[in-house]
Amino acid sequence: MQAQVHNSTIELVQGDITKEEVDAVVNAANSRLAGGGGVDGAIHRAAGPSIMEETRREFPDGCPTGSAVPTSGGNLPAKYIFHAVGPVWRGGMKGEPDQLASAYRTCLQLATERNCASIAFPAISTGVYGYPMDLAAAHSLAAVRDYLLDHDGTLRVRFVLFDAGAYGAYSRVLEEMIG
Ligand code: AR6
Repeated sequence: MQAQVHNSTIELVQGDITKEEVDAVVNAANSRLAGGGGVDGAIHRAAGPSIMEETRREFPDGCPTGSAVPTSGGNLPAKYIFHAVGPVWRGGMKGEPDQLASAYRTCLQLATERNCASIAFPAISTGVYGYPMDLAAAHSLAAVRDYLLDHDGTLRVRFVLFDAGAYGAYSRVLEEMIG
């Protein structure tokens, strides 16, 4: 499913983000950039050990929640990996929506600065970090839409959803947004 926003597009697909042929792949990392399971584990396995060496060298202090830092793409088809740190869900009243939106926005800014034509996002925070999928879909799609409405560039933004439940939640929100 896809939607046009200003000069850009938002695309939803179900699949494995490590296979994406885009300029930038976004990782759902932790603030120590220490690696882990989920999409973080899959991206580091596919990209190779040079990426962990790069994050340790370039970002020894890690990355705050709600932000993101760039590395090269290693063995991925992508040129860059943006390691984004989403919030841990604590009920929704501790700034989680703003932190999630800010993580997405920072990645889009990194993509714009690097003249990326395409970027692929996972559903940040919806695994180990416990963000409810329907709320994550609403908050992340709104953040991306708002960024694209504010910027003139042309960007292909892909949400790569791992399973049918995630794909369903994101498509319901996107349909409502464009309908
Ligand atoms: N492609 C696309 N999406 C994926 C893939 C994949 N290959 N694998 C998992 N997902 P999570 P978080 C989905 O837990 O909640 C790590 O240990 C998954 O189904 O990876 O932000 C980090 O090191 C879910 O919908 O990230 C952090 O410590 C989504 O990706 C912590 O987990 C995010 O799930 C971050 O937690």
